[in-house]
Amino acid sequence: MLDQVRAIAAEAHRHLAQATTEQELELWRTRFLGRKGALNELLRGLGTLPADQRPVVGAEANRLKRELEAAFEQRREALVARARAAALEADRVDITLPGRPPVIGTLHPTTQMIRRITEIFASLGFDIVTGPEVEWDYYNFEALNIPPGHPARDQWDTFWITPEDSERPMLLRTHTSPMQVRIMEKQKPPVRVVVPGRVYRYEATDATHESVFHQFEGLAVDEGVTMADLNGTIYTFARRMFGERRRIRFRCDFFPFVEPGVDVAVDCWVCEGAGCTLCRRSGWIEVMGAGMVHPRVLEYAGIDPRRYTGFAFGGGVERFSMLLHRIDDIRLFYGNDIRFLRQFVA
Ligand code: YSA
Repeated sequence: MLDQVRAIAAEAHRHLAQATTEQELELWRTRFLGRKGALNELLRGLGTLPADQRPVVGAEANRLKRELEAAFEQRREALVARARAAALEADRVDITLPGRPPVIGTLHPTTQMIRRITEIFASLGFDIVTGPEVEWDYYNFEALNIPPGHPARDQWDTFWITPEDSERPMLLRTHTSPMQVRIMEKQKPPVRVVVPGRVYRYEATDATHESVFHQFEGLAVDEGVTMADLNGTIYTFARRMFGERRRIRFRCDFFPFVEPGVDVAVDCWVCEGAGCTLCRRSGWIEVMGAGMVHPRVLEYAGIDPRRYTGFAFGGGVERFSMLLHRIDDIRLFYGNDIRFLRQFVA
């Protein structure tokens, strides 16, 4: 039986040297060291031996068992080391190669323009606040002196989203002006705020109209505020935004929430007022609506119009970008064309 032990030893070592994968190694372990493996089978047969031979063969078989277990462990470690070395080799990095520069994004041109606008007004002492895009009819129209049935509502049609169980009509705001009333309800004069934000209109899109776009709103209310303050504020803003030599023009315009209302234009920064394609040969570019806050709007917000007066203004953010960068189609802003967006690396 000692011969059998030696035969198992020789065969086990030969096969172990041939095992090159974890799976083959496991098969080997089952075959030679497993419960029904060659060695255990042999040990089970010890009982058939004469009593004097049993200890000798038993000792030899157990020695071989320890030897094979050690050999198995050694082989396993060698295979793991080999696999690790192969993985490292496959992952080798050539650190002498030039690096790949990461693709760095840039702020959307609309965000950039909102920042530019708000930074100018912040430097003039205005606070910057934002408000809800989902708005009550009350703030979007009624409190701005646009009651139900008022013809101005046609100009600002929108997406109505009144909840089924609500008596109060709800909509996506058509302009940032509702924030005028919301702010005055909360804050008593002096008030000086600028509100940038997204607005919505039920509108067919074309090169200059989107149904989702951005506006900014300005509001200043205090005792003794006059048109001269509006003029000075817009004048300073226009020069910082469109160039130090700019002149501004106020012409009468109508918005139900101001009295008087004006349309603000800046002399053309491309032709200096001589007339070109940007200003459509007029020498002037309209940039904002503005005016003195209507006394009724102050009343709606709980502010006494006999004591306080205010001015307000509002403009389109994308339209500012279009004018300054000479972009001829507003739809480019939301087209997600990377070739367009890349041109606005700040
Ligand atoms: C007027 C007087 C105030 O005291 C305060 C605010 C205002 C502005 C007013 N709330 C308003 O919304 N006027 S507006 O309908 O003429 O729009 C203002 C600006 O938004 C426009 O001058 C234009 O620049 C932009 N705009 C309007 N419709 C647009 C648009 N931009 C892109 N797509 C559209 N569909």
